[in-house]
Amino acid sequence: MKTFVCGHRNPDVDSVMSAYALAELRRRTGTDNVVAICAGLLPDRAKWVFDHFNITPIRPHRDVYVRVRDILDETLPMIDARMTLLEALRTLESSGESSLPVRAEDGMFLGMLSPVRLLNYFIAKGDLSIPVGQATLCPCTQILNEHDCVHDVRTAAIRSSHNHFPVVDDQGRLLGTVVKRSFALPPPARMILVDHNEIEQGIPGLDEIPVVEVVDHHRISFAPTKEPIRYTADVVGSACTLVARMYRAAGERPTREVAGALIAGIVSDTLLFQSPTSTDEDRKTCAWLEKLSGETAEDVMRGLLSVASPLQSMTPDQAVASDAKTYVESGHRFILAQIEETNLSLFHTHADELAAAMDRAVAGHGLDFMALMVTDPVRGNSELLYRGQESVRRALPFRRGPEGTLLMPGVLSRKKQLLPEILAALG
Ligand SMILES: [Mn+2]
Repeated sequence: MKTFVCGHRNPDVDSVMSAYALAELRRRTGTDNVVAICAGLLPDRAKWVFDHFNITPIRPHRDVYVRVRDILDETLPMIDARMTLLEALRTLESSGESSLPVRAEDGMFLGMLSPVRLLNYFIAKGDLSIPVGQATLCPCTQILNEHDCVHDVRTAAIRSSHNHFPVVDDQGRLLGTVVKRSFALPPPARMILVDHNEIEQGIPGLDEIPVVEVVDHHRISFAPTKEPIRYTADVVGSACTLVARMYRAAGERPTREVAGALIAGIVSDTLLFQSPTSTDEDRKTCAWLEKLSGETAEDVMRGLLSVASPLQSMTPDQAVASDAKTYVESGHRFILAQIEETNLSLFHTHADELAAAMDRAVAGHGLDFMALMVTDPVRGNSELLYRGQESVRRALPFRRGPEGTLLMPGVLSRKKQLLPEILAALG
């Protein structure tokens, strides 16, 4: 069974690197088929890290919904249209199934073949030596595409009078069979969450596969689980610090590449230890990783900041969505987005367009409000752009700044400094 390791949607460097490094550790400590993935496109800064440390980047995934190809029964034979009816009957017989799909010479799906159909044919013609392709096949009521989401086709399949469903690719080529009983099987994948635990912030489809482990440094808002799970949470500046701690506890030494990736996660989340979220453990862990990777935290931070900022490289809609977290709290649904920008005057010149993009997001996602926190990691300040429910904005303790922004001197952390103010403002 496949085990995914995945950080939050709109991934940041900490999410991507902790997923990559934890997948490596789980592989070394004996979990088979572990795949680190990224919930959406890789951020440019994560690409820089992979490139800089010569690592194959983890794969972006739009979702982890269970697809029809994931429940395909690969042990079931397909009937070749060139087989004789007699050979087909023997194939059916030895498979123990009541029908099997027939594949044409060019790979296309032709129809379903069942013993009853064969018997009728034999009674009518008295001959089973002709090729299957020349016989009349059973028209199939439900042909599945390999990319169909199981949750979309399950009900119709279970209600269907058929027990076997042929699966085709986008070109109509037959790939195999899904058996009705497979719709009742447990999901074919499991999930390890890093750098988040709120399902709302996770990759779409997360609710369909069981979470077996969480490694996180955020507030806990995780649903009760059916089985015991491994849960590692602590108040540190970066999920990568926790992953590094797990390497140590397991007696495993990170490779140069893994150590470099972990440094990148730590310095980007702690803003090179300036953020109030950073702890002594983050610093000490980073010092250990520096020895293993041969690079200093300062160099890695400089490299990360050399990658064009969101405001330089993205449209306003992309910029406000690039690191956006959704929260549902006290009956309010809202997004807190954050971008890092060492040049706040660039933010001021774009404030109107960003506000318009936020208005579109508020309408599009049915939010009560949205706040965009623009953080200058070099000077250690942030400014806030707020759209939506006016009463919440009025309850926030921040002074007004230029271009309709709110000033947040010394504020660097969305989770530790902005979220509590927002929650307080909700009353
Ligand atoms: Mn993090």
